[in-house]
Formats: sequence, C-alpha cells, structure tokens
Amino acid sequence: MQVRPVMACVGLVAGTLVALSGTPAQAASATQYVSPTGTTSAAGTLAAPTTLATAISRIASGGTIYLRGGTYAYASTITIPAGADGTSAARTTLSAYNGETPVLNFSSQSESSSNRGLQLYANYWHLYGLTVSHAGDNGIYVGGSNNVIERTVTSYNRDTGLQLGRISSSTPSSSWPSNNLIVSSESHDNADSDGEDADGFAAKLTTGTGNVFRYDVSHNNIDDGWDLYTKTDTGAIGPVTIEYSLSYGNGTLTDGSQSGDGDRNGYKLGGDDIAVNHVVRHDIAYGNGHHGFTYNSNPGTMTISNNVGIDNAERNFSFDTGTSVFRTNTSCRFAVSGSNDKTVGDADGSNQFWTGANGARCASYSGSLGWSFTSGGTLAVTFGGKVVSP
Ligand SMILES: [Ca+2]
Ligand SMILES: [Ca+2]
Ligand SMILES: [Ca+2]
Repeated sequence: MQVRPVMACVGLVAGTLVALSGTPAQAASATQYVSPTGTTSAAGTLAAPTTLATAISRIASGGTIYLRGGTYAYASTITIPAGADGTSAARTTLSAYNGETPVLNFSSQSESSSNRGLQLYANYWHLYGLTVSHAGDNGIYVGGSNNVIERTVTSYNRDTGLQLGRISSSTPSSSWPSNNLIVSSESHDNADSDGEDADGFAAKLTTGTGNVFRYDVSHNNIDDGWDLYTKTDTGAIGPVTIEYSLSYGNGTLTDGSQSGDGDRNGYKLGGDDIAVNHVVRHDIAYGNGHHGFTYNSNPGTMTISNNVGIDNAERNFSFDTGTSVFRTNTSCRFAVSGSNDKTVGDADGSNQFWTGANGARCASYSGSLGWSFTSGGTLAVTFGGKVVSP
C-alpha cells in the first residue's frame, strides 16, 4: 500500500498520519467502493461504500475505485486532481463495478463553462464504464496525460461530451494533455444553448501529441462529431489519430431538433489555416449535416486512408488545400445528393471518390446503419445487417 505524499486533507509527517482538516487520518487505500447512497464517513468497502469525491481523495496510486450502478446526482464538478497520478506500470482505475452502469448526472448544474462534469487532471488513470450526462459544460474533460478512457458514454451535456485540453490558461504547451487513448466510447446528444459549440469528441485548442480515438461513436451532437480545431492565439495542437470510429447524424439531435449555427461535420480536422498532420483512418462518416470529413483550413499533410463517407449533406470528403495523402477512401451517395468530393493533395486511384456516381465498393454501404461494440471492445458497424470493415 502506498501513501501519496500530498493529499487534500491528509498529510504524512514523520511516519505518522495526521489530519489537516476535519477528515479522519487514513492511509491511501488500494480499493474503494462508491455507491449513489455512499457517505463520506464510510470506509469505502463493498458493504460500506463511500462517495466518489472521498474515494478519489483516498485512493492509492495504482488502486481501483469501483462505482456501483445507479444514478449519481451531482451539482458540482468532480475533479481527479493534478498530481494524483498512477504510473505506466499500474494506472489508477475508476471503473464501473462488475458490469453495472453508474450514471453521473449533473442536470442540476446551470449551463456555464465552469460547470464541467468529471475533470481528469491526473496522469495514468483508466476510466471504464461510466456515463456522464447533463453537465453544464463538458461531460468529461481530460487535462492530464497517458490516460485511458474506455467504454464511457457522454450524453446531453451542454458543451462537448468528451474534450481534451489544458488544465488552465497558465499551463505551458509542454504540459498540454498528451498520449491519451479514448476507446470504445460513445458521445451523443450534447448540445449547448447557442447550438454551435457542443461536439461529441474534441481534441482541440490546447492538446499535445499522441492522443488517439479508437472504436468510438459520435452521433446526434448539435455541432460536430469530432473537432480538432486549432487557433493562432494558442498555437498548433499536436497531431491526433482517429481510427476505426463512426460519426453520424451530427447537427441533428436524436429528438430531431437542429441549430442554424451548428457546424454539423462528421470529422472537423483543423482551424485558422494551421498545419497539423493528423491521422484519420478506417473511419465512417454517415449522414452528417454538412461535410463528412473536412480539412477545415488545415493545409498540412494528413493521412486520410480507408475511410468511408456516405450521404453527408455537403461533401463526403472536403479538402480544399494542403498536401494530405488519400488512400483507399470510399465515397457513396444513396439518398442525399450533396456535392462532389474535393481532395487537394496526393490522391491516387485506390480511392473511390464521388463525382456523380458510386464506385463498386459502395455496394457494401447500402441499407440502414447499425453498430455495436463487441465484447472485445472493437466497433462493429453494419449496413443492411452486414458487418463492414473499412
Ligand atoms: Ca461552454
Ligand atoms: Ca461550431
Ligand atoms: Ca465544433
């Protein structure tokens, strides 16, 4: 059992635990259990579960916090603080217990940029199986590095569902969140009242290198499915990889409502004419309200390969400038006329872009869309009931 050197309420002085505030002195714990009816004074065992905030303050580096199923009604942001790090050998885990479904519901928050749901500011954590909904801003905000975010659902938040970005305006670019993996996760129906900011997933504005999205699904958010916006004020973000993922129906919420101010792209890959060499491969953009995949003024050398765009409202692939490399992409239209693709850069004959007719590969992408996560966590997308492997 390890004791973290500095914690919110407990200090270790000359080998003796002392309470620095009203909380009883307690060594960092390897395992904590949390339930919707848990209390701050409980031991955090399965029989006597505690609260999430208390468990976060107690857990040892490399330990595990288990969340029982049910709805947790929170009015205040839950933060996993900077410095409360796991290690590369043993991440600290915050996980749903035994296949149960914990839902962190922040619906009592007002819409405000200071009202995020769960903030992960530490490094080397593993979040697993949580749903975070109805926060006044982002559902999950990741400011730390080397984290794994797995099997999460972020929905009905009043800004982007899951966003990566710096912890504060004084965080140097060398400490922007890096090497995070978001895997087998879903983000949907996130919408701000202005209808222009809430994306499903975003690594934008102030993010470092090595962040990866894999086997993720973003749908029916009011703005974009993914947003990798970067701006001159703060400088280029690091290259992001998005792979084996699905973005559909963005720009229209599940209840059918839309915003005139939403950007409505499946994958929005840039901003402010800044070059960042993102890697976008084996992804599907289906029925989004504007472009499927768009450079959005990124003039860099992106890797755009093995993607499929289907029935997006404007272009399936929209890359007006740059030196991106396009290989084995497929663009199809069945029900939405849209516009011809534009792919400035290195696009060879392996692609089947849409310039008025479907190529042979489109036969695999007709019929209604379905998807599920496999038991192993990969994403299975079907068209007309048949699994596709872009
Ligand atoms: Ca906001
Ligand atoms: Ca927008
Ligand atoms: Ca956006």
